[in-house]
Amino acid sequence: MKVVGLHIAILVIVASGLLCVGNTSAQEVKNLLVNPYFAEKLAGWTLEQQDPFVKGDMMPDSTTKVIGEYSLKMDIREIQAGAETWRAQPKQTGLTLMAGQKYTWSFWAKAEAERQLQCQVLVDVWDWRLLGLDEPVNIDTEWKEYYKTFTCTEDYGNARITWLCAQTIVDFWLDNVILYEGDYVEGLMANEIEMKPSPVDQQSVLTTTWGKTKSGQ
Ligand SMILES: [Ca+2]
Ligand SMILES: [Ca+2]
Repeated sequence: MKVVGLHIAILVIVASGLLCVGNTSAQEVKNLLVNPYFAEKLAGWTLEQQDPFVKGDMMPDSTTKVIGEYSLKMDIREIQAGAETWRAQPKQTGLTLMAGQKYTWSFWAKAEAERQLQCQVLVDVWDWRLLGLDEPVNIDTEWKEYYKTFTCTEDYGNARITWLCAQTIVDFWLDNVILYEGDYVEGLMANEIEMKPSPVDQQSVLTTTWGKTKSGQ
């Protein structure tokens, strides 16, 4: 009987091991973004916007969201005729991406009315060259998940993900934003997955430790 019990135990272990093989699971996904569901309001997110081409603001909004207390609301009040779509863009910068690596960028969005956003991944300084993604999404008045998978075209330590949004004054909301290595994984919630510390975070930890050592703390 003991031997039978052992065999069953081994079978269970092998079977559960087999179940884990194959698609990436939510537990394996590491989010490359900070403050991905706006728990800390707008920390880590900035609005690039050129006045007078566009007048608007981004703000945390507690009245509508997917997870946590807030979403990010982009309130666009005015767009000058002929303004390019890039004249307004909520973005996160300082991302380290690797050449040849496949990434998936997923997010939830809704808008006051149907509208388009242009998703881009690019370098955060002049000449703002693209790093493998420049595609539109059409969003509507219901919260829905959207995602883009792309392969990064070069090693770069200060990349930006951004939604170009000066197409129209229609306001929109974003939440649950996740950037991770590999193919799309269904049903990811940013509050349930691990965050990958960025090199910037590691650097600031080192600097802080060194500062404390130096001052004898
Ligand atoms: Ca949220
Ligand atoms: Ca508006």
